[in-house]
Amino acid sequence: MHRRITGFMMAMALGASALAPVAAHAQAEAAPAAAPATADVAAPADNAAAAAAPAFDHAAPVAGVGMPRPGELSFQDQYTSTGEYALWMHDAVLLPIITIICLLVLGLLLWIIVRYRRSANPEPSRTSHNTLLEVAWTLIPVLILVGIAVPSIKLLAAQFKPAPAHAVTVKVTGYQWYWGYEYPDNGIGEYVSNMLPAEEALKRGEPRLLGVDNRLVLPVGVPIKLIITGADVIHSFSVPAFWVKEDAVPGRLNERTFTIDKPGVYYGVCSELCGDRHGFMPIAVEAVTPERFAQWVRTQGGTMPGEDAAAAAPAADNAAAPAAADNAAAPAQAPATSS
Ligand SMILES: [Cu+2]
Repeated sequence: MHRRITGFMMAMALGASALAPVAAHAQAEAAPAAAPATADVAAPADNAAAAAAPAFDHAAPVAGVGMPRPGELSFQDQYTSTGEYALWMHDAVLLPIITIICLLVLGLLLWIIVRYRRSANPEPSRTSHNTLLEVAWTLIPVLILVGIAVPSIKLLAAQFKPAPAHAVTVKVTGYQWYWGYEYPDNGIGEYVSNMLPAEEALKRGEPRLLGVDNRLVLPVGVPIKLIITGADVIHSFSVPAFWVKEDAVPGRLNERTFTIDKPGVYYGVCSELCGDRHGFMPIAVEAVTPERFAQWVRTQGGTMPGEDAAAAAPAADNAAAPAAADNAAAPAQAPATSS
């Protein structure tokens, strides 16, 4: 009896805790409404920055590059060395091995079903052990696995290799339901990246559900260090063309290092089910030459490492207003989602 009561109380407690997220969720409903409002407020400030600070022309996306293609079955083309290596491992190592094993097992099955069916083989063999066969079917799979482990461990090590000192560091924060990007070494405070509404995406030539208002701008040919975290629930930062997918976990800093080969616009989506608008928080990365990256940093009121802050001061002054507006916008949004 006692045990039954305890069970009942536990069920009640579980029920209550299950209700709590629902209540929090209802409050968070206000967030999508807040997000476009912030974008509207930020827009005039951006225009002011364009007039005052040197202008930065954003690149247009190229169809089929850094985004899924219609009817595509395999991976996207890769634009980082780890991505190229991983794709090679998939295409040249894993896929042939999987195909051969599947065909071998299927062939053996069919042969046994036909050759040893009851009518063709009424008196089954009573053989139960064969040392040579047993050693072979243990050893061959072991050798196959060891063969796969060598490139696999190499890939794993390459993906999590610590970044060199001159890497460009960006702190990526996943929010319900948008992304925040901050460049601590360049003095660029966090700005928010929201999905463009369908009509706006069409107007700007951006792919639907993938275009954003503020892209993550990164230089090519320079190691990039992403520090990835979550502000509310677990999200996942993923850009398939870079072979990057890393969980954004609240209270934890995950790190990924990669170098982008080619300038372009590359898209991704949040890849961890994170709530209502999980499917509407895309990632857009604009990879530019290091010179253009430095130019972009200046338009954001930031500086390049080693650059004299005083020398960049006039530009920084002009750009200070939009930067401040962006920073003010972010905290205004955050309480709406988290409270
Ligand atoms: Cu998410």
